[in-house]
Amino acid sequence: MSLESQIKQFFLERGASGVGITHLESPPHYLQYVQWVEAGLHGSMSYLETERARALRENPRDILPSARSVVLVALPIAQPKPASDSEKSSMKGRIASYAWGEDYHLVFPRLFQDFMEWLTQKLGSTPQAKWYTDTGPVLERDLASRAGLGWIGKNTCLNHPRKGSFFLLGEIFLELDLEADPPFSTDHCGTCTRCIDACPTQCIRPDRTLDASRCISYLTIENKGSIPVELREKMGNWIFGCDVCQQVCPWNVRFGNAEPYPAFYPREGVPEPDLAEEMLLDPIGFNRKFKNSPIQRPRRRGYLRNVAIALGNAQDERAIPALMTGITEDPEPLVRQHAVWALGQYSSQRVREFLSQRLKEEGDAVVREEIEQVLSLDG
Ligand code: B12
Ligand code: SF4
Ligand code: SF4
Repeated sequence: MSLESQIKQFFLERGASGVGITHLESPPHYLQYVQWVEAGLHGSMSYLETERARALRENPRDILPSARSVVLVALPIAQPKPASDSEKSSMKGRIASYAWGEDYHLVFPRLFQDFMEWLTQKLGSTPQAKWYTDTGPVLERDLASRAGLGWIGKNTCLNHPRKGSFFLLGEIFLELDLEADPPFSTDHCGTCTRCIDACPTQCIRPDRTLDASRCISYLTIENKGSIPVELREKMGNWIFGCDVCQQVCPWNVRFGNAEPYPAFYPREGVPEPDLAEEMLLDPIGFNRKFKNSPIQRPRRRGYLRNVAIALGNAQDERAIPALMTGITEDPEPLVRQHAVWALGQYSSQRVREFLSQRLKEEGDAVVREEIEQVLSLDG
């Protein structure tokens, strides 16, 4: 068996859903990425626009000068229920399925370390190598498509006709001169526009890029500050990431039962958490619940900001006590601010009186402004 086949077998036997090899020429859609950044569609993710990010994305060779090939690995994640089912229980939040288990930034490096031990034994020496998942200056979808792992759909996700798009990517640059796989050359989107039609914020552009600054995934994870008022309602009950444009994709609907990689099995209570309980998570409770989880990324204050919005969108009276507690007791102004907006979605005399009282006691200017906004709209 060729070394290429043995390498693929190594990853497939351990639960990968796809493995492909590509060379180190510039990725085919590098220019689209540059245009995307120059149009400011990346929001506040400034790490995507630096000179270094551009240079290395254009020339993957410079990531590891001795590298001759890159191996792309796809690890499957859990397949969430169709959107309509989980929307029914309004006091439950929704979390993107990639975050139901262990953080993939911990999972991929472990797998690549095991791989390097295996490779060293096989070759009798350790080739130079460098691996990334997500955070490296690499156009991962583009390289993975060139390595034969799928096509880039209109929702911008890497999609495979037999495996769908619910997988994550990691890659290892290697000093070895491996034979590259043929690129994935067919487009299976056809005339379908389901993802574009279903996107709650209408942020999918016709050219296979997103206006990331409006994407719920960006708003709930990457955006550190307050969420634009006009987008809050559109977030529905998504409190971390968003899977809508993948859930509606026929290629995922068709392959709904794929097994996730073991580390990505859902933890108890994570897929559909009770919003009222989440709102009351203190820092210790948050860190305990989300140890080694991607949900640590927006930190407690970003997560509870999202939970507050979902409680406002729930339109369920049971949200009111949890929001009032958040507004009175939460130490983070960002959380109190969004809880005020959320409470403002429940218009009643009791809410007005509560907020008028809070206006007298609240010390933070931004929170006070949010209260004034709600009272003026309600008055
Ligand atoms: C920034 C980022 C985001 C941003 C912006 C996403 C975006 N679509 O631009 C935000 C925060 C919104 C985001 C959201 C999500 N992300 Co993200 N994200 C990234 C990151 C770090 C960089 C992506 C990037 O450079 N975007 C800029 C655009 C221009 O590049 P691109 O996304 O690679 O898209 C390519 C296509 O648009 C293509 N292209 C452009 N025009 C055309 C035209 C044609 C005809 C074709 C064929 C292609 C094409 O060229 C681009 C460049 O290669 C990558 C990891 C990485 N280092 O690559 C993960 C990554 C893309 N994300 C990933 C995931 C899982 C998600 C979410 C599903 C998470 C969630 N459930 O909430 C959502 C999906 C949203 C979506 N529809 O894309 C996975 C994708 C796995 C997959 N199967 O595709 C990646 C690869 C991380 C990983 N290591 O697994 N993400
Ligand atoms: S992740 Fe959600 S908000 Fe972002 S593009 Fe997909 S459907 Fe739209
Ligand atoms: S929903 Fe349709 S248009 Fe969107 S990625 Fe899937 S097949 Fe392509």
